[in-house]
Amino acid sequence: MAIERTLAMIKPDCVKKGVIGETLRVAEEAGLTPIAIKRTRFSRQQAEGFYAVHRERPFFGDLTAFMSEGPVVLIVFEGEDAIATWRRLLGATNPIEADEGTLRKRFGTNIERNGFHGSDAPETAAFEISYLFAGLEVHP
Ligand code: IDP
Ligand code: MG
Repeated sequence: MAIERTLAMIKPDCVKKGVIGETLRVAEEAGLTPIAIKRTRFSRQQAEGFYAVHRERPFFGDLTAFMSEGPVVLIVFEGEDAIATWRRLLGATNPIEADEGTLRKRFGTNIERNGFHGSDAPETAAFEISYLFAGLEVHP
């Protein structure tokens, strides 16, 4: 077990649903500490940069339109195995397939509008955090 950081995001569908407080509660209860939080809105270009690894996927255009349609909440969580812990709390990419009680199962809309993002590895977490936060905004 190692102390890690992960980039979590509440996507536009779930910001609209009003689940910011519940999301933080669930994460804190699981031992994750939010060490940076901000509410912002992506331009289309910023959403494309965030999801650049998916550029060739057929859903890239729809996904980046969705991600820039309204505000998002960005959170850096720190804790033991933060990357896997946060993804476990999210559940599967498709809310229909996600385990009972997970955030995507409870609040996600569909496979694209699935409510939440979580980094999938230490390298992607480092890229995503540096893409979205300035060093002075992150306080361990
Ligand atoms: P993840 O968010 O669970 O890591 P990824 O495969 O990295 O899933 O996909 C990134 C995002 O792209 C998903 O969270 C979801 O919003 C969207 N997405 C993934 N697969 C599909 C699909 O088959 N159709 C539409 N959107 C998808
Ligand atoms: Mg992913």
